[in-house]
Amino acid sequence: HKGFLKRKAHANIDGKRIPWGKRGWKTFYAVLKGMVLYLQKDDYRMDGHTLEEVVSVHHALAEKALDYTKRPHVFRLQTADWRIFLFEAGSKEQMSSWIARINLV
Ligand code: I3P
Repeated sequence: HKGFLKRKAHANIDGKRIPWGKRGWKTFYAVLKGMVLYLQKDDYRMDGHTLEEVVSVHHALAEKALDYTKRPHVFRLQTADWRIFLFEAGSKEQMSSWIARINLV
């Protein structure tokens, strides 16, 4: 499962609030493989390698972010270590499909 997602980090490990200046939305190319969500930044480093973040979705919970109304098609991902991310998908269908895939893991 793959595609572009915009991400906003909402809470760090143990539910701590992400500090000011690091709360913005960023675009990633997301790939879900097994129990891992790979988030590739859409910019490249000087050496040509892509920057990638890795989020374990083992025992994570994805659900539509009903209380977040600033953007459409946003789902919340809560990880087993209590990080919280918001992800904006390109359409309602893409959002539903990401939620279903993540919760299947
Ligand atoms: C954040 C950025 C986010 C905004 C967030 C800001 O600033 O503007 O877009 O979230 O508001 O703190 P920065 O990039 O300097 O971290 P929204 O898009 O949801 O408004 P927040 O602190 O209320 O989450």
